[in-house]
Amino acid sequence: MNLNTDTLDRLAEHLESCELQARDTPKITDEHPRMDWEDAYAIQDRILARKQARGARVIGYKAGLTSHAKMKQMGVETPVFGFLVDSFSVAEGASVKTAELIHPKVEPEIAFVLKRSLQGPGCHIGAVLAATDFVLPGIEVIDSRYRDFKFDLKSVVADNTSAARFVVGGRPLRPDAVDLRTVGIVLEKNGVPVALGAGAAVLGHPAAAIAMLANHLGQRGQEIPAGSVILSGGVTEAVAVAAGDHVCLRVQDMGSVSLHFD
Ligand code: OOG
Ligand code: MG
Repeated sequence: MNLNTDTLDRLAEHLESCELQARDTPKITDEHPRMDWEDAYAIQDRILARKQARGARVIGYKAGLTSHAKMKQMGVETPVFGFLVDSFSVAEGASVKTAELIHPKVEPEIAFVLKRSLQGPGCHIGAVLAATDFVLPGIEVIDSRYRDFKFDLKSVVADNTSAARFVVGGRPLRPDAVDLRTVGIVLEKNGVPVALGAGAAVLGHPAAAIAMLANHLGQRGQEIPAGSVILSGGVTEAVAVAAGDHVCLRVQDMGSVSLHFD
């Protein structure tokens, strides 16, 4: 850790205020170039603590930057992890208010729901599939608090990996009823396909992202609890959205899930 407690508190308050007031900020490493990984996750933890103090509940986790398309788009090379609280969850087909967001983008994702907890280290795809109750389509709405989505990995970790909203829906499948590597996805914006892909784009197999998350939390003495929903990361590049847009994600054999922006 290179930053002191006061600085960590101040940065958490700053980033969360930007989120709640829908305003952007330059990336925080500009001012704190010595910020390390532990500092970054400590700021993310403080943002979560602020939300929990106001009654928020953790309902799951997310992995991000798990596909080459996303890593290339953002100019980074390692996956990152964040939390999902109840207020991020949007009902299937519901509207997202763009006025509450800075510059939202949508990502097509495969979501996992666990029937048993997962704990690293040593977690692998087999353990993830054995602990998974079902998988289903998910659209993540990311909204980096950083100006023009320009960040480095430590800054984005501190900013809870740009998490803002998400929806899961469609037709849940048992993990043994689908080959998550070859499963095809189509993301449509206003009826037009804007991104296409297959599950293998996410670390070769989306369950690998869940295993990485369990191993990451394990290093910090935490587990992924049973019942958690986990977003395994955007299969393709994220797509910018604006008020009036309608977004639909179709996943092979798993139906579709959609969101409207107003
Ligand atoms: C970081 C979050 C990326 C994903 O699925 O790759 C992410 C960002 O690109 O702003 O959620
Ligand atoms: Mg994502």
